[in-house]
Amino acid sequence: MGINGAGTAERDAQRVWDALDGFRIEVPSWGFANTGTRFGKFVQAGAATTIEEKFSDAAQVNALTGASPTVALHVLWDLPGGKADVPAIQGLEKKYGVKSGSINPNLFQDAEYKYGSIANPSAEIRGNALAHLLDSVEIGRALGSKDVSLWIADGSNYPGTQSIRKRIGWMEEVLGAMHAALGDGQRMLVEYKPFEPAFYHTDIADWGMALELARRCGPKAKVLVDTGHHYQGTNIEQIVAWLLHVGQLGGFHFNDRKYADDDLTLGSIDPYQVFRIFHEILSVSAEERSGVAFMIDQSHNLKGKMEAMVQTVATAQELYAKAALVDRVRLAELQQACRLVEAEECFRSAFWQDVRPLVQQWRVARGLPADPLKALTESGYVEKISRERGSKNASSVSSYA
Ligand code: AFD
Ligand code: MN
Ligand code: MN
Repeated sequence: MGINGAGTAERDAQRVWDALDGFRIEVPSWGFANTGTRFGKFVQAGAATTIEEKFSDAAQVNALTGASPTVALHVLWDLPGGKADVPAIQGLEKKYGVKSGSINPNLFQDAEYKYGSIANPSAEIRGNALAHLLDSVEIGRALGSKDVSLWIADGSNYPGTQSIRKRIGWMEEVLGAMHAALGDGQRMLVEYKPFEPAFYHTDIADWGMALELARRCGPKAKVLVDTGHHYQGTNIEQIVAWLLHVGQLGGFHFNDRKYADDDLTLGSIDPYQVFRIFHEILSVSAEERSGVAFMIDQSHNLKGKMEAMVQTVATAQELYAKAALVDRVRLAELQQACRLVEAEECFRSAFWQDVRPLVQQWRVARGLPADPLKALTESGYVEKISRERGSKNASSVSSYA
């Protein structure tokens, strides 16, 4: 029996099942690989070091959760030289049963990008950055991927060292050229981030800048909201509501954070915020929702890569199920009448409801393990990949490399 009253148990189950049947969240290839912080890197015996291992890990997460049929690829990290061996990748897709997802250009590691990529004062370097973006568009087209998801790390560290306005113009020029190269069905998702690695100004620092750049590019450009890319206290669900309202929400990079862009597992710090974001998403039509890409962007220095990814997907499913329980018709009536406490209770009672039994029933009915994390442990997969990959991964040492 749902706590909303008699006879709602069946309605709750239907809402949760319908929501989960339509819930997909993309896993990032880099979430399975060794990463660290600027203070050191602790490699993991089971971490993936090849694109095939990343496809294998992504396939395991999908087999355990039923929600992650695509894996985001990072150009350069997964596709050396910025070129893709398309037949080889298609072979991996077939072998492992997961598809290439969003294509993520890398405009932040090459030495030439020290003073920026698409916002670099050098026209030559901006040209090189554009060439990489066009390569990424072509890779996406060849693999049948919908989105090229670009994060621009450009910025400056001290006031007066760069012209913020000139850099805006340079970005418009490059991103406009990229937009013109997009094929049918392709999109470019413009991600924003307030700081890091730049510490005085970041050229695409907030949703307003990303929105305006996307708008000036054209209809195939949308905004990507990375939940870790906001200052403390930002009302992210309000940004999501605005982007939905103006039809510019391309998708998410989901993770959690306590202080900055910490890339923690989703819901580990503030699950209620994720619920509130999902409520905004579930408040629009299924057709509008279909244009919003759910993607994970996390990397873990300490937690096991596979465990962390399964945790995030399972948590996302549970929080989405909670948001699906909100009686939005009733809520609208209470909001309209400004019956504040009843509206709040109608809203948050869904969050407080324990959906795990319903989610487990859905999983079993769909031929999935009731508890994906437990199933991962019992599968021996982590032990297997640790044995197979251990020699390739150095022992767990902190290095300043
Ligand atoms: C880092 C950046 C950004 C980007 C991701 C993948 O902060 O979130 O989307 O790397 O390139 O997390
Ligand atoms: Mn991101
Ligand atoms: Mn980030």
